Amino acid sequence: MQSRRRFIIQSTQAAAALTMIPDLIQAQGVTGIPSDEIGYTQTPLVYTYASLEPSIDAMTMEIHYTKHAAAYTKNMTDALTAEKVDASKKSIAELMSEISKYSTKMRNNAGGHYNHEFFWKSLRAPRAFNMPPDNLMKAFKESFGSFDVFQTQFTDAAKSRFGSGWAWLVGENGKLKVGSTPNQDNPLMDLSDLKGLPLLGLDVWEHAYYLKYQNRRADYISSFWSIVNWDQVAARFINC
Ligand code: MN3
Repeated sequence: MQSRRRFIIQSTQAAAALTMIPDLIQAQGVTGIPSDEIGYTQTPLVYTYASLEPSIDAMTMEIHYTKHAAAYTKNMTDALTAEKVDASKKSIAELMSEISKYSTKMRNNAGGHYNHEFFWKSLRAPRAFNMPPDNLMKAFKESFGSFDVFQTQFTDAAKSRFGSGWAWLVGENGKLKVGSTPNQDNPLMDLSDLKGLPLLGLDVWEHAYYLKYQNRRADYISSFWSIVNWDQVAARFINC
């Protein structure tokens, strides 16, 4: 019964994938897991602006990537110069781990740069039955009791973050937990209350959803589940 249901799900995914072949080739390569490396420059998206529709509309993606995220990258670059950081000798994760030593401009913009690069790499074209692979599903059961409980907690974290910020799934020693950060802070920052290896993040700034969803943040959050790249999240989980 289990294997039959799995076969039906996989067949449905395969059928859906067939209709999206051009996007998939451009977007996902063959493995389904795009490079997860984050440096100090904005990397090209591995999918088109329209690839995430209907969850995220093309215009939001274009403005978000070319204006908002690009501005964080530029302002971070200015701050790196002004504060004499040799980016060739320091990974962005290291910079985050000592961010309290730098200016607010660095905190906001290096955080913004990292968070957006991480976000783009966490997404893929929508899937009807978008569930985590077995190793990650097992971790959800161990840490939260069930995948549903995790989704509820993550949704609550994203809905209840007042103003602008991010909801996160993080890993620490094989355990998973959920939380949120204000503004452009993230769980790698030494001054963050929520700490751990980021596995999944959701941008809940209004610029991330306002054109399509206006004030309906909850609808944006629920539509997010169909575009999570769980293979990418599972690959990150192996490192925690
Ligand atoms: Mn944003």
